Amino acid sequence: MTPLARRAFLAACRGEEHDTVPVWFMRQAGRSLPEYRAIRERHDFEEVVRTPELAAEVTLQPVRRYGVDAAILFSDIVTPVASLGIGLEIRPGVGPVVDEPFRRPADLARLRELEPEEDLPYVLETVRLLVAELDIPLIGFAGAPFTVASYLIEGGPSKTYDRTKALMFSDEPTWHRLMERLAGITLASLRAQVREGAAAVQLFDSWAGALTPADYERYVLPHSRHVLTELADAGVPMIHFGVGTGELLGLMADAGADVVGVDWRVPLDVARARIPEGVGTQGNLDAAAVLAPWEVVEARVRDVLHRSGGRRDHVFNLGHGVLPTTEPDVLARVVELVHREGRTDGTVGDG
Ligand code: 1CP
Repeated sequence: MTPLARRAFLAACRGEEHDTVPVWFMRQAGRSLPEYRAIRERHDFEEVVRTPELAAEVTLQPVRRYGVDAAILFSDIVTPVASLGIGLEIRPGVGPVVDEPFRRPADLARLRELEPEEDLPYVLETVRLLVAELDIPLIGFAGAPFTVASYLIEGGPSKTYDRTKALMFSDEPTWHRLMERLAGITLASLRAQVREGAAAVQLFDSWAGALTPADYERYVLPHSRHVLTELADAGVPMIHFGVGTGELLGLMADAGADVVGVDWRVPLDVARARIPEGVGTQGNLDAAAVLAPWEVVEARVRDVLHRSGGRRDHVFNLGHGVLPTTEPDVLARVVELVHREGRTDGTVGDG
C-alpha cells in the first residue's frame, strides 16, 4: 500500500484531500474468519481479549486478508465495565450477560471509576503491540453510555429496551447519574487507548436507535456529548455510530463527532442531507448484501459510492457488523472494488 493510501482513512475522517475512498468493516475480526474460529477453539472470548498476543493476532487477521485501510482493536464494548467486577460475562452465542442487572439507585455504587492502567492493562498492551506492528491506523473504541447502560439494566441483549426506558422515564435523576458514571468510564477507556497510539476512535451507540429524537436529546445526547467534547483535545478523529438511527443522525453529529456512522436503512445521500457540513459519513452497505452473488454485491457497492458523490469525507463500511456467514473472499473483493472505483473528486459537496 502506498503512503498516500495509508493516510486515506484519517484524511477522509477529517475531510482532507486524498484519492481513494478508504474502507474497513465493523466486526471485521471474528466469527466470519476461519483463522479466528481456530483460535476460539482453544481460547474463550475473554481469554483472547485478556491475552495481548492473541488479541493483537485476531486484530491483524482481517488486515492481512482484506487490505482494509484501518484496523479495529479486538475487545468489546463491555470490557471496561466488566473489568470493574460487576458480574458481567460474555456468553458465546448470546453476548454480554449481567448476573444481577442494574435496577435500583443503590446499584450505582457498583460502578467505581475506571483506572485503565490497573483495570485494563491487557487492552493497553494490545494497543501498544498493534501500533508497533501496523502500517495503517488503529481504531480504538468504546460503547456509548446508553448502549452500555442497556446491557447493565436489561441484564443481556434486548429487542425492546423496556427496562432501560422504564428507568429513564421513571427515575430521571438515577438515570443521569448512571449515564454520568458510564460516560466517565467510556472517556477514561478512550483516552487511554489514544495515549497508547490509537489513531482514531469509534463510539458505538449501537442501540440508540430505539429512542425517539426527543428522548435521545434529553436522556442520552448530553452524556455522549460529554465524552466526545472531552476527548476532542486528544486530536484524533471520532466516529459516532448507531443502528436504526436514521432519525438521530443530526443529533449524533451535534454530539461532537467528526464522522457519523450510517446504517443500511437510510440511503447515503439522504443521510448526508441530515448531517451538517463539516461532519463526514461512514457506511453503509447492507451487511447481508455481501451474501448475494457477486453481480448483486458489485451493484450495491457502486450504489453506495455513487450516493457518496465523490466527497472526500466518506469512509466506506457496512451498515452494521460483518455477519458470521460472510464469505471472507467477498469482503476482499469489496475492498478491491472500493479502492479501484471509489475516487474522491476533492470536493466536500455543494455546501
Ligand atoms: O463468541 C465470540 O467469539 C464472541 C463474539 C464477540 C466478538 C467477536 C463479541 C460478543 N464481541 C466481539 C468483538 C467485538 N465487539 C469487537 C471487535 C471486533 C471487530 O470489530 O472486528 C467490537 C468492535 C465489538 C463491539 C460490540 N460488542 C458492539 C458494538 C458493535 C455492534 O455490533 O453494534 C456491541 C453491541 C457489542 C456487544 C456484544 N458483544 C458480543 C456480542 C455477541 C454482542 C452483541 C449482543 C447483542 O446482540 O446485544
